[in-house]
Amino acid sequence: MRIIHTGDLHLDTISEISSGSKAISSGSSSAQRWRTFQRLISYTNDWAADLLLVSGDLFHRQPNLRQLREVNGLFADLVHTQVVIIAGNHDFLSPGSPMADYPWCDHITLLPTDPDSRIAFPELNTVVHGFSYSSFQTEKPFPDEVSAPQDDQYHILMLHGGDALHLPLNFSVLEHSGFDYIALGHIHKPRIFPGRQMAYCGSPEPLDHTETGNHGFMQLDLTPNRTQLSFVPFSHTRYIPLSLQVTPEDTLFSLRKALFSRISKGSHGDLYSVTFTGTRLPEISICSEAFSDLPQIYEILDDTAPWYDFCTLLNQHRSDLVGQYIRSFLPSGSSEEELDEVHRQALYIGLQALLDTAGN
Ligand SMILES: [Mn+2]
Repeated sequence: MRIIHTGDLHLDTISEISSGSKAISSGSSSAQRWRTFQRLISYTNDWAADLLLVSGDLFHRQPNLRQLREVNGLFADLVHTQVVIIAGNHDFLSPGSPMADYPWCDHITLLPTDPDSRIAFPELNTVVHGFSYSSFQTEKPFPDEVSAPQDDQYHILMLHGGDALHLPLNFSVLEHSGFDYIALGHIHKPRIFPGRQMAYCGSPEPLDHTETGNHGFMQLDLTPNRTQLSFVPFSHTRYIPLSLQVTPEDTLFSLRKALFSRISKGSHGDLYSVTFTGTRLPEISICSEAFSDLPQIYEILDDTAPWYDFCTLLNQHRSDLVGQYIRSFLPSGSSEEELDEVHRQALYIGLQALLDTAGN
């Protein structure tokens, strides 16, 4: 049996689907999330999955009828696949909400809020267990004693949560609860548990720049003898932290060249937070403006220290204020490495001010 496990799609307003706008600092745009959802439906068809599991937060907030119609319409493209959805804390089911009463296509099941909810698929010899949220928070932990029925069917459990305010989960108990697979949602970073029978699928697109690394979904092939579970990277956008080492030999343009060569190896949806480390010539200023024409960079962080040749400076400024200033921080024989951060910064800033005044 072939299963695609997704969740945390956080689909939101659809007004900007065709605008192609990209809000870098606020994460993947709503339009991008809808487009990725559509790609996921195509992938599910191409792979001929038997089941598509959506482990909560399909929507970012309570969906309106238009959003429900769009999602139902995209699911309707599935030719071979049964869909099971649970509502998460973001799209929880409240009585009378459009999602609770929506007339989904026949092959779509939204599991209700009753903790014992399940849907059986006799043709797949499978029962899917799970339940929807009925409020934004569920502090009551998931009960330790829940276990899979002992029969010859596959039993799959869908849960949304795992932190203190959203259905606290005891993962080690869950791993031994006898389910053939536990499809978790809520945490946006994908995670496969050691026994490979339980996973957080993660969100298919990062929701903001803190959600770095690969995003995608889980793909599962369940047979009586073995379970094959793999993570499929699928997002259009990836936030990547990148660190670049600077030396006193570098110029601003050598840094631009080095950075360009690193990012040109990635895909065009990759967005970088670049941290420069090491030492630079004092006159080089590493600021975002110097790289603002490189569209894949959303953040420049300067963690470099200016490099001064203190030996030469002390020789040149034996008897003036510059020499006196350096010696007050670095008595003979000591190096700036021995200074604490505040004194080191005071040395660099004061020294540069004195050199600028002296016309050096
Ligand atoms: Mn959630």
